[in-house]
Amino acid sequence: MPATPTILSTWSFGPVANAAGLAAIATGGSALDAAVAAAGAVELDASVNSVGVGGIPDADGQVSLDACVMTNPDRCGSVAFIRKYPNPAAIARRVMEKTIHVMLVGEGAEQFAAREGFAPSPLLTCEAIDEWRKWRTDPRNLDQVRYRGWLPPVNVEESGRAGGNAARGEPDSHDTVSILVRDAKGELAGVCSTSGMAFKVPGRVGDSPIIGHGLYVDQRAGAAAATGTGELIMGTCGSFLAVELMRSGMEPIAAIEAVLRRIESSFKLRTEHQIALIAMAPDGRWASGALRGGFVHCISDAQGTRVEPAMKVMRAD
Ligand code: SD4
Repeated sequence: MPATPTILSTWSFGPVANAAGLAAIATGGSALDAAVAAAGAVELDASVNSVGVGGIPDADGQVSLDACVMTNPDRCGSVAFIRKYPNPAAIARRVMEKTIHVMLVGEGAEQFAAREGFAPSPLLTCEAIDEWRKWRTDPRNLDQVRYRGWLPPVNVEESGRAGGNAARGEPDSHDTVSILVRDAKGELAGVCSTSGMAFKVPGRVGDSPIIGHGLYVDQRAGAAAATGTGELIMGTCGSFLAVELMRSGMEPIAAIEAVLRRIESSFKLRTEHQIALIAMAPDGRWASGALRGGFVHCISDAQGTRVEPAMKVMRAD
């Protein structure tokens, strides 16, 4: 008897993703079809301010999107710095299917999307512009160490508020959608799509579109995907590491814990840093874990669809 499909996705908007994924499977779609449809639904949901349309912009007020798809080491595609198209996951899939390359960025990726018939549309919403204006006119944003000397062109007088050096615009406002699917045939697929870190330095690309960082899938070893402060995931090849640990025999939850421990031991963590990972073994066993509380996953399987807190939370702070 064929297995029940399993869809595991990140954050509270997971039900939007999983519903679209399940619909794709119900009409005969593969794990990859389901994963890309799932991401597409969140990308087009303007109420999600961290993925696709409605994403929080960079420090200059421009939205840029990143995404990747993967089913195996020899089947992956990725795009980054997409500013005119709302559906980077579908474009990433097209890169995988139509080119000999893995990753296209910026204008080249957009020209490719145009040639492939994708329709451009605006990404910036009024709500996102409002958020950006609030951030831009808050003098506390002028001296953030994370910019290492790069300052946004803001007139401090504009806001009239007291100064300070608190880190602002940090990860609670931007949550990547990562989706892992195992279809009824037992095929795995994954997608990761994001508008990246809120108010990022223009041009910044995080972990999400980078194969092995935001997402890694190997049919023989399993699949893993990440969300959170991309720079920490990139420094540890988080998704690749989780899959390699599953390859060596670890349960998905143990692999996630090991990656989170590696991150804890590799970085001086700040309170605003959050990382969460989801993982799925080739036989469908799955898990989620996070550095800190607040992360939820959404699982759809034989028992239905539910949103639940991470199975493992590493820190109480
Ligand atoms: C990034 N990892 O661009 C993404 C952001 C994210 O939850 O996942 N936020 O760094």
